[in-house]
Amino acid sequence: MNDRTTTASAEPGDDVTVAGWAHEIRDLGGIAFLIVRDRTGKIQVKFEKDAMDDELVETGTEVARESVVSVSGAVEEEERAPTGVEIVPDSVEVIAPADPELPLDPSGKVDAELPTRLDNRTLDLRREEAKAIFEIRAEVLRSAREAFRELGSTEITTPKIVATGTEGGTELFPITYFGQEAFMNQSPQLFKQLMVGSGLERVFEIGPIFRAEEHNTPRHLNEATSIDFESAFIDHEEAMDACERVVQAAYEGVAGNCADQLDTLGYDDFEVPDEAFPRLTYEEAIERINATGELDTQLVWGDDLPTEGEKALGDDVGGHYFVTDWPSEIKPFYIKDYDDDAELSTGFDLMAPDMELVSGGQREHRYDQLVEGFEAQGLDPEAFDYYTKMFRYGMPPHAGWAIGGERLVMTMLDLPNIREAVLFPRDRQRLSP
Ligand code: ATP
Ligand code: AMO
Repeated sequence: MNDRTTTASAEPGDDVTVAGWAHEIRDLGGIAFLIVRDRTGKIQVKFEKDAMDDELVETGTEVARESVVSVSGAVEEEERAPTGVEIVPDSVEVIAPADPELPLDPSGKVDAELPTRLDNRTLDLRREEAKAIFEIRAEVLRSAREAFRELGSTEITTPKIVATGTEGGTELFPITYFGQEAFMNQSPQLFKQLMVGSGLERVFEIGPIFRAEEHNTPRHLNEATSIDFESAFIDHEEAMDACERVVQAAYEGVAGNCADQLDTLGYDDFEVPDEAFPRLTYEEAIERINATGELDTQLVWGDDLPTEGEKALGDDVGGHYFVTDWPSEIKPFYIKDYDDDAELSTGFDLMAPDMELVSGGQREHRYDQLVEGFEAQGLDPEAFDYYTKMFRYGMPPHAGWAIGGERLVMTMLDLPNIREAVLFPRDRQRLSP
């Protein structure tokens, strides 16, 4: 297989070997065609029945669809071929036959339901549209990493088996760890904060988070990809600037490097969002939601934004926007309050536009205030000693955020369900594959 060329690089005049999948067979009587598909595209193989060895014709035209084949022969120009060239074969080998009955149709001619697709992701990702989503997802992560590097941050990886939760006690998956209580990590929050006090100062992580969400919705997963950033010596405003940069870089990367994939998905007007996202305060947000009249009851200070409220505001504002200055009581213990107003926090969310995409804020870096915050939220500071004690050895002011990786892809491509953006989603019903 070493001398193999891809279907896309087969040029007229070449003698080639291509390997791929038997995408389609068209038998027109005296002439028949096998379409071979690989990751780069498709190529037609022509069988002229009277002029070719019977066994060769039989192998190439009776192979079951989706079998893995290798075809060797001469590449010729042919106007009527879908790509303008075709292979006149000297040999066809069936490397791995496929069952004639397939659980879904990779040519996409027959639609399959999402659960069938998820049960058969290997076949599903032979469809151009499904494959395009994951090529775009890879570009989102690549361009985010590049933007993080330009921001001068170092990539870290932190433990996923942990002793404590951070984002509220009810959403933890317990596991047994050599007889000790342990959990799957909900967020790298505390570890990334510990690293801003290290010599690294500015860090990012792209990794899994685990949340025992009880509800089954089109925008929640039980295992998601968190794109985390944390930096010393910045405030929440500068953290929002960095967040805008990374989100925009992801869109720019996709616009610049995924033209074919966007075309496959039917986006002819893919837009990179404008430089600065509007920043609304929480107070303005609830006023604007109330003014839409979409909710049965008016929101008051201290309420979390309900899903219908987020939708109404998203329709009203359009595009990405931040909600800032949240009530301290509905933000986690590690978020810093304004120095001149303990009721008001520096926490922020980025909406895209009717779904939360990012949460972040400036962090409480003062030891005494941090410990008080634990107590105020009913958490035992002792259990977090591994974290709080580092705040006694020189912890700089810092801020950061986390983007939900799947939500970024979902909102970017307007996917109806977050599961479309995960190879093997974990939800209430799904633990395998
Ligand atoms: P024979 O080839 O023995 O005459 P046939 O009548 O089945 O038998 P053609 O008339 O050559 O074959 O072609 C049948 C159809 O296939 C026609 O519509 C023709 O346009 C199309 N066709 C022929 N050669 C090619 C090719 N290389 N690529 C794409 N389409 C082709
Ligand atoms: P938060 O809990 O808001 O913040 O999570 C950050 C972002 O992660 C995504 N997300 C999810 N995506 C899919 N399914 C889920 N169950 C899920 N849960 C979260 C969302 C969300 O905006 N430690 C803070 C971040 C920080 O302050 O740096 C945190 O985890 O897009």
